[in-house]
Amino acid sequence: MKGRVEKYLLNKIHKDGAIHFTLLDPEEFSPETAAKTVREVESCGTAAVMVGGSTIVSTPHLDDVVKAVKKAVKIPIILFPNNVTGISKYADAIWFMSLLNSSDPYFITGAQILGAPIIRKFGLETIPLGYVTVGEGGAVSVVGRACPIPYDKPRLAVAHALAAQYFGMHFFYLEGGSGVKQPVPNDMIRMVKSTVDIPLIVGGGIRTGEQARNVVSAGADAVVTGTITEEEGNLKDKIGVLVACIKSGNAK
Ligand code: 1GP
Repeated sequence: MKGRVEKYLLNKIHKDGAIHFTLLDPEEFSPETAAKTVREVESCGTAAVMVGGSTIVSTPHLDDVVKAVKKAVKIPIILFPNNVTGISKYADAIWFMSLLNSSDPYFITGAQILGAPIIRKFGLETIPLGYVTVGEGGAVSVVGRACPIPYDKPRLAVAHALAAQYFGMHFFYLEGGSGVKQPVPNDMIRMVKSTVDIPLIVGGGIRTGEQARNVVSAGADAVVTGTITEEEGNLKDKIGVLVACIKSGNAK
């Protein structure tokens, strides 16, 4: 069954061809700076705000940030948890995600089993997501005990994406890792997109409009950026350009 937020995302992908997510790492923001940031990115056309990070430990701070961003914008707030501490009752939805290339069952089903009753209690919409780290892999691969899929082994990425689809997951995410030097290569995106039917999310190391356009032209349905939102510079310019390039890169 699809919830309100998931239907909104699918409609927007259908309408715009591809969409942009802004990822906020609560460790990097106060509730006030988070609210100001999401107001700016909403005005640039980002489709939704994802809230989560690889190392967050304080759920009260997460709650404060989610509350502040929820109040500041109309677009959905979707949790992107690294653990059960990443669940907040103030969000609209949660990626119910499994790190499929982890070698530790905790990150594949363990945290999810612990988190499920909390999610139920909070009444959060769940969006099932197959999640895989690739390339450099970033901090998430270290924390999640994952062996990232090498960029020159796209068939392995395809196998993980197919498994996600056959498990019934609704989205698949190719994660290059936050702040990495090289985004997920086009070949890997193209091969995954041409094999699976579920929407494909790509993120990690995307900093420029051109990179975002390439990722979308290769087949990504959604592009996630986080680091560029934390850096100096005019956010409206940066995210505005990204969103425009994502729309123009749509090859579907
Ligand atoms: C990390 O893919 C996201 O989960 C975003 O990466 O911080 O490099 O934009 P960046």
